[in-house]
Amino acid sequence: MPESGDPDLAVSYHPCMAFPENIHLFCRVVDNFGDIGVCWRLARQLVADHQTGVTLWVDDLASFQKICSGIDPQAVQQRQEGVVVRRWDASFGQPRAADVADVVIEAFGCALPHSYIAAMAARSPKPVWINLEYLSAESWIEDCHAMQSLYPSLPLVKYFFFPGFSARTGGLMRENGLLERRSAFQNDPPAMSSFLTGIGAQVPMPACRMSLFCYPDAPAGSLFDTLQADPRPSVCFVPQGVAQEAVHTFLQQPAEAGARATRGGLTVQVLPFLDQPDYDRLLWSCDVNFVRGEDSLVRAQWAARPFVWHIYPQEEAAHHVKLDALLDRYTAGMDQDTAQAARAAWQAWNRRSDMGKCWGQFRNQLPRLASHMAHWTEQLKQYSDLASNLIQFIRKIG
Ligand code: TRH
Repeated sequence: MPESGDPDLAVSYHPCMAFPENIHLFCRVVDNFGDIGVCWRLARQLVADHQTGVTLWVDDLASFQKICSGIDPQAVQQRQEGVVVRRWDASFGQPRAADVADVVIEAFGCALPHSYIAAMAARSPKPVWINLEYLSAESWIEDCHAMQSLYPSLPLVKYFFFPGFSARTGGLMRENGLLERRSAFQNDPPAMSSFLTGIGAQVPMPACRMSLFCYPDAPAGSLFDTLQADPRPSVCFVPQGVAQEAVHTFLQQPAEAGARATRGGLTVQVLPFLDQPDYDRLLWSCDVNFVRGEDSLVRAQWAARPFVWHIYPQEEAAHHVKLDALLDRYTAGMDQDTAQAARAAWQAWNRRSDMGKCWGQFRNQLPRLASHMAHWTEQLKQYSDLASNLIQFIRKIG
């Protein structure tokens, strides 16, 4: 960590200024893109919607660059969209109390450097310390959200902030004006076509448009076989690196951006891995989105198009409980056939089952699923968004 004279790092506390003036957000990339995906989105939103200074500490800038092409993976410090991005590596050093921000967010229990924790304890006033937790639709989240824990050996308190699907949780990330921008885009076919052309997506007409983002064990091959045999045409856009084996088998060529083949009713096309805002637009452009993990799941909901979720696998199949919890919330209020179609498709996708057994029913229900998505999105929109809830919470305890 550089000297505390570093102007981007040193933080002074001005009680008369809006609180929090400055946030340090720490992100360790465990695997995949969800850790940095969530942190990058949150950092940008705190700057853009809440005018807060944010420094994002990231231990893996190469992964970050995949979802934000402007990132220089070698830079020790850089600025992106108003966020100061710092490389978090072994040379972190010995920060002083003055280097610590008003608020310190530890994403997903990523374990802050001991030297930084010591500096937090030495700071007066103490920073607000938040652990941002993983998203779940389970009801126990409501009881644990905003709970605190005392640090064993230092005078510090850590608060647990849980994203979720109800007013008694930290909510979902939704930046200002997102739904308006999404609606405008979806109601502007020329804008959508020019976006798709710009990312190299060729759309055969008419075709059911799908995007595919899943873990390697998803039954993508079974999905492709099913869609190939379906006389109703489909096109499946797959970002490079996703479902590689199934894509390679279908294309009979390496699954590289631009590769494309049509067999029977299905066209599969590999796209480049997109920057986050373009990935959003891809979701907005498709009739069905296959998403995974946490962040793309949330974005699929704001896209308001039918979707199938591939949940991040956990030990002892604990993820099935989480999957069911979201299915219960999402299908509440659907008619029985539509709910059954959604459940069967999600379960088959997550249990590596034959997609042929559920696809016909799912596809027949697409119009109803699409109209349910409009209600579901409206319902979720009633709750305050995660960044606003976080700022409110910080002000309450700060
Ligand atoms: O990459 P993921 O599988 O991340 C997962 C989950 O977050 C999981 O909960 C966590 O425990 C694990 O990582 C470590 O899926 P997720 O959460 O959807 O994150 C992907 C990010 O990548 C998201 O921000 C969207 C972004 N993305 C792009 O920017 N461009 C793309 O082309 C694609 C496909 C994704």
